[in-house]
Amino acid sequence: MLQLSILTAALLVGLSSAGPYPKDDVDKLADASVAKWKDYLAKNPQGNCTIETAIKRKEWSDLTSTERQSYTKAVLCLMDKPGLMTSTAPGAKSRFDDYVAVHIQQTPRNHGSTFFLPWHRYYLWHYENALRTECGYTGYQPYWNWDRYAKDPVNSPLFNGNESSMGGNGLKVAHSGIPIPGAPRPYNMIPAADGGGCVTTGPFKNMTVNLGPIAPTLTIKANPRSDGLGYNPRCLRRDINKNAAAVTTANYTLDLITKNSNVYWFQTVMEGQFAQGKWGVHSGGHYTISGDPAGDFYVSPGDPAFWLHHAMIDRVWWIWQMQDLTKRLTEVSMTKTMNNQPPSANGTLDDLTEDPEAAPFIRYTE
Ligand SMILES: *[C@@H]1O[C@H](CO)[C@@H](O)[C@H](O)[C@H]1NC(C)=O
Ligand SMILES: *[C@@H]1O[C@H](CO)[C@@H](O)[C@H](O)[C@H]1NC(C)=O
Ligand SMILES: *[C@@H]1O[C@H](CO)[C@@H](O)[C@H](O)[C@H]1NC(C)=O
Ligand SMILES: *[C@@H]1O[C@H](CO)[C@@H](O)[C@H](O)[C@H]1NC(C)=O
Ligand SMILES: *[C@@H]1O[C@H](CO)[C@@H](O)[C@H](O)[C@H]1NC(C)=O
Ligand SMILES: [Cu+2]
Repeated sequence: MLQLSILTAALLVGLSSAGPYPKDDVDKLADASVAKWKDYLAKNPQGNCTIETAIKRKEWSDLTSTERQSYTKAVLCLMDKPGLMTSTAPGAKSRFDDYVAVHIQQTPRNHGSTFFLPWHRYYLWHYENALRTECGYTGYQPYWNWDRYAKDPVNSPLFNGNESSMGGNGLKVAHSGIPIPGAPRPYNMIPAADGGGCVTTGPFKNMTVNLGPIAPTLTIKANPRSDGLGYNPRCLRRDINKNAAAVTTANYTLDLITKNSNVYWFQTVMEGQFAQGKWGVHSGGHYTISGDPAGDFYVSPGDPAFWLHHAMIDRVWWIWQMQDLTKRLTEVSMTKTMNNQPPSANGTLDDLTEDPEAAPFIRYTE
């Protein structure tokens, strides 16, 4: 009898931990916002684009193990297809690398500027579309709800290194933390975690990182070209870091969404206010992966987990937009250069569509 009840208890515990994660406060806000979206669409019909026809991106753990593996297989397929921009970026060996090269080229325009949110939305869509049209993937880009794994990312379904994860942590090597320039102590350094070396488990254990570095947070051999676009093959390195993940729990994300009523502050808080020692969920997620290239501001899309992080960034923006779609769907701010350096004009909506230099356009030739 005792044995039986111990077994039953074990089974129930097993069931609840294997089941879906409970909804966090951000998920609940997202659900509650759908009514506002419906209301907006009723007043502003978008042709055949309706809630029913909208595609639905899912959270990593809400995919089945098989679905997660079809996603990583499609990413590996993109890494196997020859790149299209080797004339401008000789290090971009694959279609996957094309996306990394474009990010390297456009980093100073698309961060801390008008373009940060819309450009990354377009960029993500473009990548998702490549997975679907070039690699036969039938799902959509999954997102990484940071809160689910923030307390123990290295043992999470995202990074535990099994065949249905996004690959494991790097081997343990001595390395230092991530300096956060301008931040007051103790926020001026994200402490190093237990990895830092090559990833040896999961679907991406054999992948080669080809581009960069430009702004490395580990010691990496230099790229043959100063623009980082030369060929510089090396292993994927990670330092799955719960110190960084600590600022990505749902309370941070909920505050970000609910306490910033214009896009300037929403984006500023999201990207981080380093001088105030606030890393922001954007840096928090990037440095949860850490390593090379994830820790490199320019080359970060070269770690396949980047795309799940930015799908969450995009989701958070969408949840924020849904709170007041009439205003927020088309609201932009800031100037056309990173932190306004060099100084430039305020960006406008037209810059997103009409200026080929500034538009969120994936260029294959310069
Ligand atoms: C919407 O209609 C256009 C034009 O008929 C068509 O090309 C497109 O595939 C449709 N989109 C959806 C989501 O049904
Ligand atoms: C990998 O680990 C996750 C989390 O424990 C689990 O849901 C999944 O089924 C595992 N996948 C495989 C292929 O073992
Ligand atoms: C990694 O490479 C080794 C040696 O080439 C090969 O045996 C193995 O199957 C590869 N693993 C994956 C996941 O591609
Ligand atoms: C979120 O919760 C953690 C843990 O309780 C706390 O340390 C942190 O200050 C909270 N952050 C915000 C923005 O409320
Ligand atoms: C640019 O935007 C800022 C902040 O919204 C505003 O104060 C400033 O007047 C704008 N500059 C021009 C030239 O419109
Ligand atoms: Cu970016």
